Amino acid sequence: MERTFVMIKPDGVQRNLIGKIISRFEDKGYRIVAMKLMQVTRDLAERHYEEHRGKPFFESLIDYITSGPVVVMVLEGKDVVAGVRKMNGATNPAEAAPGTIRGDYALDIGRNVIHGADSVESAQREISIYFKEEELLNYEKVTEKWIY
Ligand code: FUP
Repeated sequence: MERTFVMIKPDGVQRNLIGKIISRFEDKGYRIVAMKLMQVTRDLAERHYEEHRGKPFFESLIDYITSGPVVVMVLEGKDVVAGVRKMNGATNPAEAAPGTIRGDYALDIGRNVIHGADSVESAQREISIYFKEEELLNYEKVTEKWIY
């Protein structure tokens, strides 16, 4: 089953959106296989966003991601990478459709509440940056037989 990496960014935690956001993913039918609240270090943030190193927004992006606790999780389900990206909405909240997380909860690209990996390969890389193998749980939920 496909997996993706998701982060509720510091503004999402500060604005009490953790429960609402997790409920959306649970309601959709994705299975949470790992989850934790953590403080991201600058080193970790720079590894996560290394593709953006040198871009004008890189330093402010690292400042933002390290500014307070985040919730990181691994979600599993059919086509979960693309599905979560759709639920998150466009990177720039000004372009994110209503009904998406960014469309409903964010105004500024520099405070866009949520991250989701953009491909299966990125998901694998990001999961390995944030989680140890033994933190990823294998289990089944009885409700899943009604989802698939
Ligand atoms: P996404 O895949 O949606 O996380 O978007 P990107 O990888 O393109 O960008 C990562 C983060 O950098 C975004 F969540 C917000 C931030 N960013 C800016 O602050 N300014 C920009 O012009 C582009 C991205």
